[in-house]
Amino acid sequence: MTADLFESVGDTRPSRGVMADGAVLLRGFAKPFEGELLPALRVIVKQAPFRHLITPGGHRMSVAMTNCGSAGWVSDRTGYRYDAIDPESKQPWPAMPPVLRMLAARAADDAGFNGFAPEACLINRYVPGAKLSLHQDRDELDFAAPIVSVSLGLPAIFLFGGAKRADKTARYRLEHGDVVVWGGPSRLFFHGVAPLADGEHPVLGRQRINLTFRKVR
Ligand code: MD3
Ligand code: FE
Repeated sequence: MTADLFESVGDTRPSRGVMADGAVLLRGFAKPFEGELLPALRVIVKQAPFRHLITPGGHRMSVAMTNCGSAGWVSDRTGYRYDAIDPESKQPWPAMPPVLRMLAARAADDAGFNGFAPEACLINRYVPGAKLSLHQDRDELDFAAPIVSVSLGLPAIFLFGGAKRADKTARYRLEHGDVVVWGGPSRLFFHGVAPLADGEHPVLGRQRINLTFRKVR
């Protein structure tokens, strides 16, 4: 089994690993970008603050979300979709800063997906207790493009299943700076995030921020 390779084991953490067919874990890949990344995120969040979206079923999500890029993921009573306009401000989402675009493209490239050009970056904010139920990401038109995820702040337990909802889930601890490229078959695997454990991150405090870069059209 490979799962134990990815558990937090102090300084023996591998810098790279394959979590499933097409899913490549790049431990700490975002760390060198941190100094530019965090200020860029602060600017985005001022323009498009985090908000708790409502699911089509009428539930308020515990994860707060915002976006940058030429499209953003939104949910309301009518369904899920990508929209060029922030429904709160009625303005376009903030542009994707070059540092974010570059981080995503370099990670994808490292995992063998050359020329990754995401239109959307969904920004998720977890406070202790917030979770994301098991789901698939199917609102994009192009499943050949990978999704690149960047974890920042408090560590999370990521739940990773298979192509079917009932498939067994493995647990991976994703920490500050970890990047995962989800391509190939893994692109459509079920996944979620366990309720965030309380803690204090030296840079981000009592929260976890996750970025997902997506090609949506
Ligand atoms: C595997 N976000 O935004 S990131 C999401 O930590 C989402 O906020 C989680 O699931 C988070 O949709 C997980 C890791 C991730 C993101 C997208 C995937 C894993 C994925 C898409 C397909 C397969
Ligand atoms: Fe997802």
